[in-house]
Amino acid sequence: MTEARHRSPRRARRSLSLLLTSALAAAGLLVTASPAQAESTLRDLAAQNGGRHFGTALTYNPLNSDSQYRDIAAAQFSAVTHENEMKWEALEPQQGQYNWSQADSIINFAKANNQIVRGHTLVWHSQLPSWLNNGGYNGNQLRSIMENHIEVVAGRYRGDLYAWDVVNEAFNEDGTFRNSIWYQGMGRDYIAHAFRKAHEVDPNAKLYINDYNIEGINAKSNGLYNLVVDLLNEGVPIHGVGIQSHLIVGQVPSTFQQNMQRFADLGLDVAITELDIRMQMPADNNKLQQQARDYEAVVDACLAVNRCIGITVWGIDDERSWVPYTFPGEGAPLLYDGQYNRKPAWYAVYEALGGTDDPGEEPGNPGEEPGGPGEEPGEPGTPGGPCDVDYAVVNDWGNGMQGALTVTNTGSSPISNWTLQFTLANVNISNGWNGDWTQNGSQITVTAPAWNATLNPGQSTELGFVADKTGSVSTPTQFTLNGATCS
Ligand code: 9MR
Repeated sequence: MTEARHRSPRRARRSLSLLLTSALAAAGLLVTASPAQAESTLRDLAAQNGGRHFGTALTYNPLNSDSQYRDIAAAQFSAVTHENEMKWEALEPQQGQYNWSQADSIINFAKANNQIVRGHTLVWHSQLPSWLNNGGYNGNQLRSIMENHIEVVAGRYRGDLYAWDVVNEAFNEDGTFRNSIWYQGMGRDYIAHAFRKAHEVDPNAKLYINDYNIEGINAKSNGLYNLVVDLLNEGVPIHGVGIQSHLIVGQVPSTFQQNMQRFADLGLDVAITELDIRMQMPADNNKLQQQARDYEAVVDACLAVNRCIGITVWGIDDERSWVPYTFPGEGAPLLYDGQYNRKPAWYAVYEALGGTDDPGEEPGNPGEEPGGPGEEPGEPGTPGGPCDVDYAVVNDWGNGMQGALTVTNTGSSPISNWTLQFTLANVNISNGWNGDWTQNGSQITVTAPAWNATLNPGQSTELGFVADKTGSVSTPTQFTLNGATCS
């Protein structure tokens, strides 16, 4: 029978301990803690792994307008990167006129929540103000503009940041230098100038070079590696390599760990700075499970490298990610869906970091079940119904079929930890998605996956299955949701 949740060996062990816990509790032998007390957070777990951080990119909005976003940001993450607010065009849209308020606001949030901050970014070809892009400056002028920028910005935030992405995205895919205005003006020396200046201004910050598509060993990461070796030989103050990690589901490079290790072996820190793992939309269960395994692989790779000091994901939830805007048709790259439900990838990260208790849903999210962990089948949910179920045969090939169900909460309160039951004779379900499917003769039960545990009023969820069949299969006449009959 199909398991819709990501269930790694680690997860299977966790379920066993949960079963034992439940049995002890049922026998009155255990005083159970509330889920809020029992649950570890991603930030706590990362810290327990050699003091690593688990961070996120934050944006001013929704940080200042959405309390759920803010709560998750504070609870789960120990490091923060400004998604856009520290970029040059944001800080100095007109020459000499600085806007600090949004950048400051995120730093203040981080301080209030005991989070470290990564400065992103000082010298980049992108998101430059137009006065700079179109200024027609020569090499000497560009050097003085760049050094002045570092002096002003890194000077202002001296002591507030643990690290700076001093130079961002300096390479082409083939390992040659990107022909940015900086390279055009100063050649490859702009990199050394930027690091020396940043070190002079903020001597305690760790100074990083940061890039994408350098996760595995390839032409681009080789180019970066050669540069870093040269910079170290020249005595340039460079302390780390930021590996952005904008990845695609099913394509985590097999040499990720080995690649981080070779930079670590140079005496540098490495950090995974912008992790997300996108997929072709629409998302389905297979893709979400693969994504969970991919996140797990990235966490495992970092934990295997002593100098991999932390992981930052590039945003909290799928709806606010940059991905769909940049890659039309792709999306769902993060750990939470657009309603702040934890996805299979979230649980995979949790377990890869060593989480052993059952975390359930995000505290405060409507998906949270007040009485206990929110994800295991058979636990009490909120009362069922009113509900509506649409059933359709998507495909019928004689000895097999594919069915689809749309389950809608037609009531006015959320239905948590839903369990759908119906009768379907003459079938043997081989695969089901978007729920945990079990079959007992003709009785079919689908329980909610943790990432989709709650149906809010008016909300629907799409379920699907594939079955072998014998003879004709009639349309089910009755569906129940948490025991209540649906229309
Ligand atoms: O996530 C950022 C997005 O909101 C901006 O529109 C975009 C503009 O270039 O930058 C995104 O962040 C990038 C980061 O600063 C550097 N690495 C790649 C990130 C994704 O594009």
